[in-house]
Amino acid sequence: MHDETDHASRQPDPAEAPGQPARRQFMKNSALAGLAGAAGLTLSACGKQGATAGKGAASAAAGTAADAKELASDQVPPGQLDEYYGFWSGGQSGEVRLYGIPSMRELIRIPVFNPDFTIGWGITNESKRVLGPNFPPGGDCHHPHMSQTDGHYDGRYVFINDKAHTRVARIRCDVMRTDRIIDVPNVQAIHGLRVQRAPRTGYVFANGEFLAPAPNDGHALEDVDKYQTMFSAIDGDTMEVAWQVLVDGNLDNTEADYAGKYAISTCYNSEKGMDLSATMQAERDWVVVFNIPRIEAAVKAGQFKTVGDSKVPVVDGRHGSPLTLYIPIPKNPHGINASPDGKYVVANGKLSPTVSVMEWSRIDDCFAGKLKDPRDAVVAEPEIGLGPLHTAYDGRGNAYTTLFIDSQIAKWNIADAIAAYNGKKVNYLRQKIDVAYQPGHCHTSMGETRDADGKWLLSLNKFSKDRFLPVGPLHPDNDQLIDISGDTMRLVADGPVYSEPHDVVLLHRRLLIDKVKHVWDRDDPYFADAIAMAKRHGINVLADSKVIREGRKVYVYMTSAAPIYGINNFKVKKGDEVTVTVTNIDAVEDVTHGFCIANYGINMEISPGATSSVTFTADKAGVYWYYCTFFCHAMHMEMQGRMLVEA
Ligand code: RUQ
Ligand code: CUA
Ligand code: CA
Repeated sequence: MHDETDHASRQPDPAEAPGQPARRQFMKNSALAGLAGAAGLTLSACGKQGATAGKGAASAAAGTAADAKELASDQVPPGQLDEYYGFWSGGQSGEVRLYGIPSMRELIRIPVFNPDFTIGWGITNESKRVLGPNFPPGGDCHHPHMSQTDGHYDGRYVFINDKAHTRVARIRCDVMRTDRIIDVPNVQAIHGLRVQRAPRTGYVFANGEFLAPAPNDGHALEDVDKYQTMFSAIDGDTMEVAWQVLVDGNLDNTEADYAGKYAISTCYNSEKGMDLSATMQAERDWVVVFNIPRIEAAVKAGQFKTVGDSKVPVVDGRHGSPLTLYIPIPKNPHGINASPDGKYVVANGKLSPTVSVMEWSRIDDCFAGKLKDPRDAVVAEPEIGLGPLHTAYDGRGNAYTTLFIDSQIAKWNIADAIAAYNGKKVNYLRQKIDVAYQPGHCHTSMGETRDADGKWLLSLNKFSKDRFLPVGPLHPDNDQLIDISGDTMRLVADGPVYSEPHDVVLLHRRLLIDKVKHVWDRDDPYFADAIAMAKRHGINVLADSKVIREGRKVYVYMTSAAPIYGINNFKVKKGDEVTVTVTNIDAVEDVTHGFCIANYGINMEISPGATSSVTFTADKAGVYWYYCTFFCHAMHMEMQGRMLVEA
């Protein structure tokens, strides 16, 4: 129904269809026309060496169209669009970064948990509504995941965790802006995060990693036995925590099945150790499977408690509960990844050279009591190499596992691994490729959906060492792009990145390109509060520029149209609370204005069609120029005005 060949249900891709902007079409046509001539030379010069070297001159000339196709697969010439969007976790920066793949070009950054002066994230009233008034200084993002419907990316939202402050955020993909951030109660440090794949997202699953007393209010500080953590299901539509499950041990990464029945999390600290060596005692920790229908039924039946001030229903999913299944897995397992055929899920052994392949249908049988030993859910445990952390899939039955210690990615075949587990003499390993260095996550194009297309693999390496110009003691990470479309993996590009993008998702542009807005809708909820406030003041923000005083509160409304603000100067008194609301009436693609007040710590971005507002206290008397910070017009430097603050 939803696969790539179903053209009827699939969005046309403007970058490959007619009707795109005239200049782009013109350039495309001229490039095609030029293939027979001089352009052919350029193509063979920068095409794949291996592919062209063996061909004679005649076939090279005749094969230019094919070469051009090949070229487009790993190089994106100037002016051409990438085939894939990549959502990169921004790690400790607290942001999300949007990339184009295969070019590895960073397209834009999306501030999430971090203050960002460029767009005024943390400064504007619109962003403070999302961040809360006393937002912490940043975040620690690991796992971005896009909402899905029936196992396909649906282009609505990207969700991401903040381990540093136990939060989960949602990014709207139509405007690439964060629209909700929530605190997750009763746990500490959200690490693993995934979305429910079916029927839709639905739930966003979030692992609380660290063990602590609950409520964590100063009681039982040394009473380690009472420390606990929980698994949380957040409603992706309302961004409220729907329920939580108390578990044994801690929780690391999490995953969901393709049927909407299960979520599954790794635990590396089944020992409940409080120091490193204690967490490495057991030869096997476990994964814990959450039975979603049973949990929902338990909540409905009132079989839950609440903790402290939180109203979230908490069900007991510790050993012996019918709501969960604990499957022993060697050793300190880390990543957990479901195969896109909907059949298997793989836990990555980290301290064990193995990965453990479990079959969802056998997990069914365990819950139904047909299989007595939870280990019976394991259908293969291939030895892959040292330090397996995460696994990705190509949709052709192969898996790709990062080996942190070996600095390699191993390609292996799932069916062969199962055969080997059943005693057959087969080699499930297909290839190992060196990466530079120490990979954490790897991710394939569309590989966490039913549409896994087996074209690209990203290795997100924690160390870059000698791969780039030296930049001081702190090195960039190295994200490497690997072509997996053929039988052998082929390293295509190195990409330095600022620490530390744990994880990415890659999705084909056809799933998103038509959903992305080029200018804001005037009735967008993102700035609805500012519009409502203006209405109360009798202001039409598209036309009126006006100053309104209510006691010590001053409201300044102005339009912005390149290169002029609707108000040239306004006067306030020292100590006034000032709210400036700027509306960009240039609803023209890419004509963004800024509004910065010099020496007042204020900057905000007003992209086309948007309204942005900021509230501050005029605590310094004097003349303060406000000016536009986005180069919008030949007279951009002159786009300015004065705030006069009376002593
Ligand atoms: S984790 S590098 Cu934070 Cu996703 Cu494995
Ligand atoms: Cu408006 Cu620069
Ligand atoms: Ca352990």
